[in-house]
Amino acid sequence: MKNILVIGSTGQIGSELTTELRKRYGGDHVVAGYIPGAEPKGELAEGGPSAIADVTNGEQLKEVASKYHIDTIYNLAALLSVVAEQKPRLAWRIGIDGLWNILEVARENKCAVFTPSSIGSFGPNTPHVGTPQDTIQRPRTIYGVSKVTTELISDYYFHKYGVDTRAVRFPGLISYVTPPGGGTTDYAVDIYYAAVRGEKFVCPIKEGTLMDMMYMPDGLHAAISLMEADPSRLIHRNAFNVAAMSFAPETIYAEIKKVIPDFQMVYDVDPLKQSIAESWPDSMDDSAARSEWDWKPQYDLPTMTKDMIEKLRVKLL
Ligand code: VAH
Repeated sequence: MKNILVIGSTGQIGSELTTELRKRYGGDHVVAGYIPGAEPKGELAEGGPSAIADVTNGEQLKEVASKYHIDTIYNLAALLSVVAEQKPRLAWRIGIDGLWNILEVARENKCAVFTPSSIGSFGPNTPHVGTPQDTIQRPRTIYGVSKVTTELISDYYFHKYGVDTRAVRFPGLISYVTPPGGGTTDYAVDIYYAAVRGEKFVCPIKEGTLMDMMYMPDGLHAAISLMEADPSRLIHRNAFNVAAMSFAPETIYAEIKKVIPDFQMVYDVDPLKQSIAESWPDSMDDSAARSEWDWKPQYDLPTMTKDMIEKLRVKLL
């Protein structure tokens, strides 16, 4: 049975991933890693062990890995795109110096490592439609630069030391559980909260701006399925394009109005978020993930919208 450490277990992805991993492997086999000030609460604290695991402290990570006999690390520690632009040095320290500490622990303890990349790893001169698995990656955000670097360092540790590193390039992830923290795609979460609360939504992304998006259950499924995949089938490792849907603000607005007819949206474009969004793909080609480890999303925009609204009505009202 696996012994898993989730670093960043109280974040937008980490909180749900930890719960899902505990369902699959048993609560005692999944350690919720966190940093002081972001302690696990409720089900996350009660569902299994937790430990302080600060990616910038390599010695601390080594102690946690040996104490819990960790053989798999899911590294969800990162600043999201907008916050990273405001704190570029911290983004690098967490994203790259932190990953180096994790990979050293993995090399010494023979751990597998999952570190998500993102659509943010592509740049303005990457083909935007049907973005290929293997293509030019010259992002102009520190978020994107750090994501490309995590892909390259993770591949380096696989080829040089045989560390079992794997990753996906996530689209914007949409969830009703843990609110997002400073991303360009956050509008696609915030719009559902506004609709369910009966508020007018002020959209920071311009009409017609397409981005890849994915419902969180599919994101969790992608991460876990890749880590369970037969390594002999993997041609790629860091990182696989995974896609589910691509939409612009007016499309998600129209889908929500089918369920909440009086919902209203206006635009007030945020220049930083808009410039980042325009540098990212409209839609990725995820055929490599589909052929190498049978990736297939379960949710599209209509089914995600129905579920998001149902769940937020319970959570908020
Ligand atoms: C962001 N939600 O907007 C994150 C994610 C692909 C987008 O990386 O920064």
